[in-house]
Amino acid sequence: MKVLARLITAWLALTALAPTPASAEGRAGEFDYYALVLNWSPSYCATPAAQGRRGEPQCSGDRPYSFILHGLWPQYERGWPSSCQTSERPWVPEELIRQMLDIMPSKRLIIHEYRKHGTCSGLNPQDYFRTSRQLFEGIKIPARFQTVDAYLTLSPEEVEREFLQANPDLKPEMISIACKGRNLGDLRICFGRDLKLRSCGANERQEKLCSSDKIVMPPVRAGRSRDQGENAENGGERDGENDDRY
Ligand code: U2P
Repeated sequence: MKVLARLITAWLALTALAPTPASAEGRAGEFDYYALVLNWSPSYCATPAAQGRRGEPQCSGDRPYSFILHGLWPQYERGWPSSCQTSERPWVPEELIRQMLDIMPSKRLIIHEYRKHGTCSGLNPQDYFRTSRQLFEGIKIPARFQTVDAYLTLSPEEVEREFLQANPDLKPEMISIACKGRNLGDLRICFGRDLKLRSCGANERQEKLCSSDKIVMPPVRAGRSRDQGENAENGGERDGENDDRY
């Protein structure tokens, strides 16, 4: 009997020490639609958070990044699930990370997005990132944004219009533009669970994501140039919103 009591005490102590899954909210696979999130990488590279991570390929590697894949977010019509419980530990294999780096150039981002959003898709890491790539590659980046070598100042509507023109199936209610301080942050495009384009939900209401008339798109090389400190001062995010992004 004493042995049993000791075993129970030891088990209780171990479970208390075991890492608990990050506040699981929502159930894996239960959601209404997906938001595909494309990030204007130069805006992220202009933030103090990114500048503190100079060793990462996204902002200081050889390749200049423009729109990158931020993530694929399972959404409710209003709100979203996050860090869902999964039967398997949410582990993203090293090889899969390597394969994703061309469009998602940060290991930290890849792992973070799977843990926070991928787990709620009900998909395993391979299927989640395969789906993410498929949707990302299905969106045509407008020619105007493929080579941005000087600061561009546009309205969110102009950015949206360029995407609508480049992607004839995309309709205004399926896309939203988010600002990041004075800069363009990310672009959200909505898909049904059937992976077909659909109208976004309340989460992507344009007024909510960016109500500025004008937003700045820092040039693609800005993340590597000497003036990035100045850019961070002028247009970068100051509150470190991105700090816990990855
Ligand atoms: O907008 C700031 C951060 O909040 C998280 N977010 C926002 C909207 C939404 O529909 N879903 C969502 O998760 C994002 O956090 P991240 O995935 O970057 O950690 C977003 O960056």
